Amino acid sequence: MKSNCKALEKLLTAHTRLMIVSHENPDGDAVGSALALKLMLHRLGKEASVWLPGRFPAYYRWLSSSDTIRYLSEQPEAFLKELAETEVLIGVDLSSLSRTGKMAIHFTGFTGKRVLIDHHIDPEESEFNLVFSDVTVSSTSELICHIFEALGWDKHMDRPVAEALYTGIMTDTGSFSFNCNSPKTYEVTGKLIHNGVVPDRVHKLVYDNNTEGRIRLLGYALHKMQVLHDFRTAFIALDKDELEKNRSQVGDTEGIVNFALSIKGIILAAFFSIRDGEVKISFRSKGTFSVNEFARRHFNGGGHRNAAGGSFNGSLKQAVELFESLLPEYKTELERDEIYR
Ligand SMILES: [Mn+2]
Repeated sequence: MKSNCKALEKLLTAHTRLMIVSHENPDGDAVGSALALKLMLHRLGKEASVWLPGRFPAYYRWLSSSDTIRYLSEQPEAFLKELAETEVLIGVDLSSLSRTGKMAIHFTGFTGKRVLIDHHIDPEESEFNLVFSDVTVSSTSELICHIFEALGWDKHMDRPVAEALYTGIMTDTGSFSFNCNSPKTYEVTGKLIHNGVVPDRVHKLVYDNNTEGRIRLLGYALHKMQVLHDFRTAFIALDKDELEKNRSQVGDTEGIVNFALSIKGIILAAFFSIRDGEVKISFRSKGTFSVNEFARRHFNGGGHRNAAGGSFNGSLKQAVELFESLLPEYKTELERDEIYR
């Protein structure tokens, strides 16, 4: 950490054109960590831009300076122009630049320095000049808290920076219910509260900010959910028509998978939907069953042991059929954790 921080400081002293990017379908940690880094660099007299592949959910719009984030999907030419002038590219909350979706292809010819700050399993270290990787932290936002402390930048922390980081930690831990077994998570969170975060307020702004449509879509999805008790599995699949009929907005399907996992005795949950013409799947698990391995092996994805994502080349129906056909192979593993019966 120490030598990495020194190297980062050196890079940031030597260069002025900085770009921060994160993964497609940005979540609270992607938006929070990218914004916090941008704002902190600004406090230190450095300008960095934040570019995302596409829009983040509306319930993060209250975050200070979130309106300065720019999108490849909306300004492709401006993105290319800026990338051509960028000296240091910083990827946050992604294990590989391929996680930026349609942005990824533009990085192949990028000749500047590349920095990674991430907490996912198996980062593509060879893609970067400098790698901050820690799979034991709750979130990239937490990792950024540790980096700020190591660099002594935490003394410049103000409420907007703290709120962005708190949002990342809160959302990546499901409001402190998973990936948060280390006291370090609470120590940095305590400091964020000292710096002006009001947890009640942030929680309400993120979670009690649903459109009526999102809650009705959730109702529809739960009604359609299939539960396979023999395999301790529950899943939901929504096709394009169903999403459109329910006027689904960016982020509306976020978290639906957790309701399937919350059923007593269920160990594995999956949510299938269509995004940008492709089948996307969210996986969640309880205990020792690794959805990271499952998604890597069968659905071109990965993530964490208990939360992962993937995609499928084919129709929604074929994706669901493949998923169901794989379950018998995993029956022993799905039976293993007695405590969650
Ligand atoms: Mn994350």
